[in-house]
Amino acid sequence: MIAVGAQPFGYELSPGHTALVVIDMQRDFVEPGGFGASLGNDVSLLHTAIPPIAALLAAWRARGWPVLHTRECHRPDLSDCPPAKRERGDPTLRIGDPGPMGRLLIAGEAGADIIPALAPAPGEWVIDKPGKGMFWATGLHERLQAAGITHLLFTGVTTEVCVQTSMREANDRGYVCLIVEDATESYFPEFKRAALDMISAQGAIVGWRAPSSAVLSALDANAVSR
Ligand code: TIU
Repeated sequence: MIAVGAQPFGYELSPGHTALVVIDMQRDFVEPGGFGASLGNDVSLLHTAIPPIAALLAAWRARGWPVLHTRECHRPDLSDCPPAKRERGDPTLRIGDPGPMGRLLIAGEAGADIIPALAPAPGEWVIDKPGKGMFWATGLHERLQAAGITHLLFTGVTTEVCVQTSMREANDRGYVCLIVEDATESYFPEFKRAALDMISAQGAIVGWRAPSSAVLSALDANAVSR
């Protein structure tokens, strides 16, 4: 095990059995004209998470460890998009409506793609999910179990929506989870702070938190192993 300095106490990372999870780093959330912007958000707030995610991806790839990307998106016929989700609120564009990057949150459209800076490498998992959480209607738990993955490091956007939902789902399924503080972002800085606090409170009730520097220095201090 590799010891990572974390809160509320040290995290033990299992080499080769810890997947790096990159949640929804899609153009639809990060670039102007997408779903995140349609909800009235300043998408530039998410950009600070990109370099730390890229550094973690490089570290995982160098070790041949598992990497998992998710995309929040729906089928073109919207058969997996509950009307209650599509009709919520008063966005400028709704899921499935045409926008400058194609139809919002629809698989295969440009906006649903992961941003080029964090593009999945060959062999990495890409999970399309119709919900905020990565386990709902994806079959992911069975795949992780079959691959022997026991630990998950969470990155991506947004902290209190898809990242937190996925981490809570993972915690309930028995995965040992850590969220990387600077590799996740929210449109609402106060929500990010609160989400990190509620995850790690009460003796890591949902999981651990640590900056990417703590993860990377822990890896550097250990010989490359698979
Ligand atoms: N709106 C918002 O903050 N997030 C989402 O709708 N999805 C994800 O977090 N990926």
